[in-house]
Amino acid sequence: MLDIQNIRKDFPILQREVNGKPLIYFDNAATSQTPQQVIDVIVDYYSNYNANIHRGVHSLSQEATDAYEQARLKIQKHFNAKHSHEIIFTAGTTHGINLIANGFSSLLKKGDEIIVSALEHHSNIVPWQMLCERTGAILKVIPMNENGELIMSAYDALLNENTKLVFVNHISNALGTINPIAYIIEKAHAVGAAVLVDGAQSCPHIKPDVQALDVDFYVCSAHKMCGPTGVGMLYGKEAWLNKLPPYQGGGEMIAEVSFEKTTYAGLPHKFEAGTPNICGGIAFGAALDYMNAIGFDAIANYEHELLDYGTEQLLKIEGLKIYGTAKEKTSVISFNVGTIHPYDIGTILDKMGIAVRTGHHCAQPIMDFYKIPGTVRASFMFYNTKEEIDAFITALKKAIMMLS
Ligand code: 7TS
Repeated sequence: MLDIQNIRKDFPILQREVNGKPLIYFDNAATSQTPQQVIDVIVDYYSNYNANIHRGVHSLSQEATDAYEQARLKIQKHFNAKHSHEIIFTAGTTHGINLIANGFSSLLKKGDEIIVSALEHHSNIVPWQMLCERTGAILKVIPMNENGELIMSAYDALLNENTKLVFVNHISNALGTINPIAYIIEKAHAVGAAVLVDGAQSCPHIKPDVQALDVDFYVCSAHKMCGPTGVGMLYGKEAWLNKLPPYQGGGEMIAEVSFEKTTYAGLPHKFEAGTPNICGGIAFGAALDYMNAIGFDAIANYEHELLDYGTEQLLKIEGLKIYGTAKEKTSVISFNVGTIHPYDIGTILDKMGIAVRTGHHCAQPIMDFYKIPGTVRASFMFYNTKEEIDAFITALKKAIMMLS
């Protein structure tokens, strides 16, 4: 059992008001809130040991380097990577995906096939389209059903000896569907294809074991899991990361530079050109400590209760339709009410202190599938409560009355 009231005290932002009402923050799938424990780490870094890393002989630089590399070890442990150099710090999920898509430019040829899913965020569609343009590879799409689940028999039929890469998210940001990634990985490997899993939405709710999954690449953003924005991680199997060329050239990613020839540094530095988000990386480690202290099983169980309760309450509202009714789902509820525009509902909810996201959620193909312009999306984290859901339902009913 989680002590939610105590947990909520860790999040200063949850104490504030918006438009004269206590904030109810249900936009966690866009970004999560930051506990004081992580804020303290950020303040401590800039107050006490702000310095560039991996390059100074002086004490501050050593301290910052140690803390940054400690964070890498925490991330390695959390995701159960075999080696710490398989963890590459990135600016976030989008950066990690682009790093891999760029790397495969020299490894693909015309006629090779890439598979993505109908449930992807734009950041797991556009970089692959760009890769196809550069290489002549062909993009294929695993279709979805009305519940928002990927159709695995169609996936099986797409796989063949030309399939080189498969890209899927672990959890859909627009619908909350948890995809069967273990199956997807196993089937892709059977035809010799590599798999990248976009874990932007799964990492706040699930603790993935990259070795047990045997996944080739896994990416996520710290800001979705109680960490700061502008930092994330890419896990890649050592053999793949050695095979891929660097993404960006610059300081720290080289072994030796001359105008005739430059040789690259080993992993992970080969992919970490320039001064990284040092404080962000350290705070990412602190965010993992925070969430692990609460426990991912307890988090998942509680969020499931919130999902079930929220779904039940929403479905009592006449004319309300939920998009995304997969059997395996996380705490995201996307919905519309009759013909009311989602933006109008979101705007009125904001007036009542309630933050939800409205629109296509950077997943336009999903909206096209349902033939809608967008949805209202409420997404819950472990610091949300059933009382907040009750207040949200009351506010939503008022909004519907005003807009009908
Ligand atoms: N992939 C998925 C599945 C996502 O949900 C997001 C962000 C990204 C990739 C991109 O992550 P970033 O940290 O690089 O921006 N999703 C959302 C969302 O649902 N609302 O705002 C951002």
